[in-house]
Amino acid sequence: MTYQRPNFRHPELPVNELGYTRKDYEGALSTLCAGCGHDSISAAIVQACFEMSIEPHKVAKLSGIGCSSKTPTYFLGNSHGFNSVHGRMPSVATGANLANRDMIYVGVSGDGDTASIGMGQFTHAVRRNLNMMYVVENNGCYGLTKGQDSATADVGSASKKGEPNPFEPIDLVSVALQLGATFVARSFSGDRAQLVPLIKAAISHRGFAFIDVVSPCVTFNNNPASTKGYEHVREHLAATGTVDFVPVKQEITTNYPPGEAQEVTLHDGSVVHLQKADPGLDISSRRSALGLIKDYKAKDQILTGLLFMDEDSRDLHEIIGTSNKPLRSLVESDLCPGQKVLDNLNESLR
Ligand SMILES: Cc1ncc(C[n+]2csc(CCOP(=O)(O)OP(=O)(O)O)c2C)c(N)n1
Ligand code: SF4
Repeated sequence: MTYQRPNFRHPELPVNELGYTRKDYEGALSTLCAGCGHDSISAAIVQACFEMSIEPHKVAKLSGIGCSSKTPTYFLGNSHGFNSVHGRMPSVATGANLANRDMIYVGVSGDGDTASIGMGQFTHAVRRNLNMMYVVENNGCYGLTKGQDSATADVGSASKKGEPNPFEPIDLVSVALQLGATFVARSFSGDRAQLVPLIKAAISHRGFAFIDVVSPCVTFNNNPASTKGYEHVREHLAATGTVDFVPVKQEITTNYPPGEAQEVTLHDGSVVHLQKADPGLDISSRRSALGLIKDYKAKDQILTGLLFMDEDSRDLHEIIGTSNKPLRSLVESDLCPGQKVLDNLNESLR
């Protein structure tokens, strides 16, 4: 069945700097289960892009396979999209990004899509510092194929019809930190106030911006024995602090108490304000982030918020020195330097 959103718009809906309403950033009506955390993440992406006045045609949405990977259909309906193969989104994103560096790349994946079949692909996108926002909608199970445990399921966690999981989980945030990711955050689908500024900061970051979002699967993994259900997550959440994103166009002011706030400047001049709840966090230190994640896990708490950011991040294009012009727009005269340049080059190699 095809679901369509009604086209009616209230004439006084607020508009952003481009004259677009929030509705212009929505997509098709979701066919996910009512209450699925993934829909809340789509809503947060819509809100962030609307508030940032992003031009929808400048965004490319990429995903793999899973309920999570279906969600790009449900947001940014006026943007480009590529729903790829299970676990293969990073290589499609790499190709697209190399061909056209002028787009904003939004990747959406699941914990199954990323931490199992797509793990190899994920690791290489991280280490190359591909300029994209990569969101994992983490429900600890394979929702689309009826709730089997995924590699991020905690030891002892049990889904609706499953046995307690005997295996150690893969913590994607720790993996990303160890592989050199230059922006790493964790959030919860039910915490819009935290998730929206994190998405804005991730989009503004130059390089690989990873957000692991705990996103309960209400149909297969939301029972009391599951550590990825709403009840457990709400009871065990802890945050590094509050996060506030200030775009470069706004005056940057802060009212946080001195000594407890930290400002992180993004490459476009925007600023992330962090009001630190945990004084142990040094946002510029991987070691600090990895240690804190372990400490909170030992206390049975899920640490959320911005965990690490490299303000001097150099993305793949800068590392390999590609042309400033998108490669897709280069013409033959750009690509063929002429006989004289070739002769000089050959001479220099003799
Ligand atoms: C090559 C391949 N293997 C297996 C599948 C079956 N399959 C579809 S989605 C999926 C896992 C989805 O889990 P996740 O990525 O966590 O997304 P969720 O549905 O939980 O959001 C699997 C195993 C497939 N589509 N393609
Ligand atoms: S099966 Fe689970 S992950 Fe998939 S749409 Fe339903 S609640 Fe969401």
